[in-house]
Amino acid sequence: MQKNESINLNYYPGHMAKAKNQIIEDLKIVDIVIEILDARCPKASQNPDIENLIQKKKKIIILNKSDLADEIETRKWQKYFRNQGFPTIIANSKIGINIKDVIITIKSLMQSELDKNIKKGIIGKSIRIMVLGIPNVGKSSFINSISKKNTMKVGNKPGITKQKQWVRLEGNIDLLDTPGVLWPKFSSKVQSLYLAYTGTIKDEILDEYEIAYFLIEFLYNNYKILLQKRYKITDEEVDNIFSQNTQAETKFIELIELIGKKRGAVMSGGIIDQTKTAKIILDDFRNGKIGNITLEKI
Ligand SMILES: Nc1nc2c(ncn2[C@@H]2O[C@H](COP(=O)(O)OP(=O)(O)OP(=O)(O)O)[C@@H](O)[C@H]2O)c(=O)[nH]1
Ligand SMILES: [Mg+2]
Repeated sequence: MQKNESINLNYYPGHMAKAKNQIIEDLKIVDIVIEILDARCPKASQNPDIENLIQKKKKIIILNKSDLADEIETRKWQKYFRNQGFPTIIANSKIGINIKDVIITIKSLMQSELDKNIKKGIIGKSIRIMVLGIPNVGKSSFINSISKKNTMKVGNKPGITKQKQWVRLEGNIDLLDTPGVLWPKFSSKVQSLYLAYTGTIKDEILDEYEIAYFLIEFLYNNYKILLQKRYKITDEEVDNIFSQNTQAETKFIELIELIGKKRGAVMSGGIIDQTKTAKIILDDFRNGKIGNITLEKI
C-alpha cells in the first residue's frame, strides 16, 4: 500500500452547489437555523460557509451522534459553542435523546417575537426553522425525532435527502429539512479524514483501505485499549508488531492484517482481504462498535 501523505478529499459535486443556492433562497424566510454537527468532530463537521450565509440569524447547535462520542469531550465542545453565544444541545437523534430541550430552546429564542406578535394581534404565525448540516450527520433523523413522525427518509450513507422538505410540529413550528452540503475546499488533510471516517463523503470516491489505515493509526495512538478489546488483540501481539525494527507504516499495515485475520477476512491461500478488512474497520467505527470515540479534541 502506498500511503498518500497529501490526501485531500475535496468533494463538492454540482448538486451540492445547487442545494446551497436553494438554502440561500430559503434562509430569507426562516427565523432560526438549527446546525447539526457530529459530536465526534464538531469543528471539522461545521460547514464554514454557513456562518456567512446565515449572518445574524438565530442559531441553535446540536451535537448529534453523541452516543458515539466520548462524553467528557462532548461536554467540552458544548461549553466551547455556548461560550460563542450559541445555545448548544447534546443529542442522539436516532433514539430522541435531549430533543425536548430543543423545543424549549426554540420557544425561548422566539419569545420576544411571539409576544410582539400577540400585541400586534398576529396569532397563529408559525416559527420557521431550517435544519442545516453536512451529509449523513443526522438532519433528517433529528427532524423525525422532534416531529415524532417518520416523514423524512434516513439512511446510513451520505446524500439521502435530495430535496428540501417542510414538516409541521405541534405549536406552529415549521421545520425545513435540507440536503447535506459540504464546501469546495477542506481546510486540511485531517479534516478530510474525519469526514471520511464518519461517513460524510461517499465511500465510492474513497480509497477505503487508505482511510482505514489512517483511522487505525489514530485509534492506536489515542484509543489503544478500545482497539485491542474490539479485535481481541493481546499486548503480546501488539508488542510483536511494534517492537520490530520496521517503519511505522509497515507496523500499521501488519496491525490491519492482524485485524483482518481475527475477523476472518481471509482469501484463498490465507491472504488477508484488505478491502474487506478496511470495510469492517470503517463500519465498526461508524456504528460505535469500537467504543465512544472523539476524533477532534478541544
Ligand atoms: N448513532 C447515531 N446514529 C444516528 C444519529 N442520528 C442519525 N443517525 C444515523 O445516521 C445516519 C444518517 O442519518 P440521516 O438522518 O439520514 O442524515 P442526514 O443528515 O439527513 O443525511 P443526508 O440527507 O444524506 O444529508 C442514519 O443511519 C441514522 O440512523 C445519532 O444521534 N446517533
Ligand atoms: Mg437527510
